[in-house]
Amino acid sequence: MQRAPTKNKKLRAWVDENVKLCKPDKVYWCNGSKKEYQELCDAMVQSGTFIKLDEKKRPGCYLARSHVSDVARVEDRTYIASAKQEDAGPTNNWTDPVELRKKLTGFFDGCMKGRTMYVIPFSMGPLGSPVAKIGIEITDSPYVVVNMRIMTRMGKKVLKALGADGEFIPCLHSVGAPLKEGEKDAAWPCVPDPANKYIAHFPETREIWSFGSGYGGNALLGKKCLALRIASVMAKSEGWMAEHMLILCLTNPEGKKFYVGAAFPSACGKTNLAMMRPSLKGWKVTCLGDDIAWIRVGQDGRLYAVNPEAGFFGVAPGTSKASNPNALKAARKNTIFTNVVLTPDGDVWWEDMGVPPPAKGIDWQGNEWTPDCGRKGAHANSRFTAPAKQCPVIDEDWENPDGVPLSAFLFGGRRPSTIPLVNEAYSWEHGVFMGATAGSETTAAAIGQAGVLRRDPFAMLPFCGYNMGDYIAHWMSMAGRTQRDKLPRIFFVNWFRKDENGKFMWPGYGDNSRVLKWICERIEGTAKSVETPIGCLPTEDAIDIKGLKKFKADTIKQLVAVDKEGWLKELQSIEEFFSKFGDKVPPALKSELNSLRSRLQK
Ligand code: SAT
Ligand code: MN
Repeated sequence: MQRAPTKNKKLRAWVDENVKLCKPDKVYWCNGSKKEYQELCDAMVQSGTFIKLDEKKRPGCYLARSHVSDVARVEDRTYIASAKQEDAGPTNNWTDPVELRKKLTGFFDGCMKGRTMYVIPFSMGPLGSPVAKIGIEITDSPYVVVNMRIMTRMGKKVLKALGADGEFIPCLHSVGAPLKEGEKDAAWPCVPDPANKYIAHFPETREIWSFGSGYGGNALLGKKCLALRIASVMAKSEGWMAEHMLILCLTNPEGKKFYVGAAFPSACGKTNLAMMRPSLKGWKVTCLGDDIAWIRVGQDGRLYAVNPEAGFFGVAPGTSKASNPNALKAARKNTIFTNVVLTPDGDVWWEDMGVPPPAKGIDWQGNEWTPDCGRKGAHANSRFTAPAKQCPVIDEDWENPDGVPLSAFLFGGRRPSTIPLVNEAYSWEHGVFMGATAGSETTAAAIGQAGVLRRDPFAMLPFCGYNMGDYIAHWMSMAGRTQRDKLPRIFFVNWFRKDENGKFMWPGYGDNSRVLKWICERIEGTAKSVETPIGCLPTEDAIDIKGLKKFKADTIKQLVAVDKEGWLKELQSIEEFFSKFGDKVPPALKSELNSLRSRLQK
């Protein structure tokens, strides 16, 4: 056994305890070096987990294919095991922590037989930043190790920062597939039976236990489990915010910068917006993060955001030269692709990549595939794992340990009707109401039915580690932590309106810069706007549509109109949603609902 390269007693004891429990053949402490990464990738090529892509077309890139049962986050197997059920709230799966611990201890007993246990020290947030949190993930998946090396700051340097008595968040993970003597390993070991997968969070003791899945947020425990679910609990008690938000910097033609945090549910285009190439001349977007923001009140009273991650775990299908050229460039080298098509020349392909499909290829399940075979080649939730620093428009301050001061928050979702293109809140409380009532059609990022409207407050429904009612109250309370004029302005956007033929009305992508421009003008006090019952909307001529081809000025009228009937229905559905939370609904939220109703009925 390798000697533990740390003097941290708590860490050594925790690892020892889990070696005894999981019974791996070997224990390996990850140092985070390039050499280590390469050796693990080579070993996975040998074992059949990875396919090396063509070195000229995709230097340093690999393709993995998951088990058919293991393709997305499993929300119904994700638990917040707080001591009291009330603290998990009505939107989380709760189970008794003592019971769950007992059950999982049984599952983990001997689960790493025949495998290597990897110990991954990682930092969420730039190392040494006052906001960074250290986690240690124990896993038996080398796929997880190499992905964590891209997604986090990982290895020796983290142990150094941890020191002899630093605190860490323990993250225990196993694919749950012990090997018998001589048994050949699967290319993607996991627990096929969904009922035996567990993504468990213990908020009081700040622990994560994940069993049975090797995919994305189920297994890369720094991401949704630590940086959102556990971090949201810490943030509430420490007075900051852990949000499911991209962070971007918009620079106007005069060179003025506006930092924006934007929350959208999974697979609603956060990565595309974060790296957008504005179609408006003179405007520039740079990216600080595409998924998670940790936000604190800075010394000057403004809200500062840091991206705790170091990479992108982006949805592949739909990523094209037209939708997101910068993501394509970020994923040109040193990238891990999961569940996309393999082309005969050793490259990758996916639906709506904007390039012709190969005449034949191998689909995400490893079967021969042709464009006319009637099946999709890439899984709808197939992904690329790419280092953030490879993004051509990564912002110069993306690793600034203090973060960047936010001028605006954006909320949004996929809403085919009613919700206008952009709408500014009248106050912080009204903005929190907008965030709290956000909804979206579901997507393939989680197992379940896609395309139904689900309320997803702040896009945090699957990621809030405590009672959603308390979380909304926490948002409300941020106004008391600083002066009102220091708070970011709040906007609701909707790129996904459809017309009566089911066609998208707004072009989206780079043309969303036209909406961002209006938002900047609002912040600067120069925008043309009109006060309506639902919020402050652009006037019909306020959005710059110059140069937009095949776009009728009439369409913009519809996009910024108030659909009174639709909103009255919306109110009903919001009220139903609020009733889930009983007395946890903050009074300020109820009064926003009442004000909105009376404005609509006037
Ligand atoms: O699998 S992840 O949870 O990391 C992706 C997502 O749902 O956003
Ligand atoms: Mn996400």
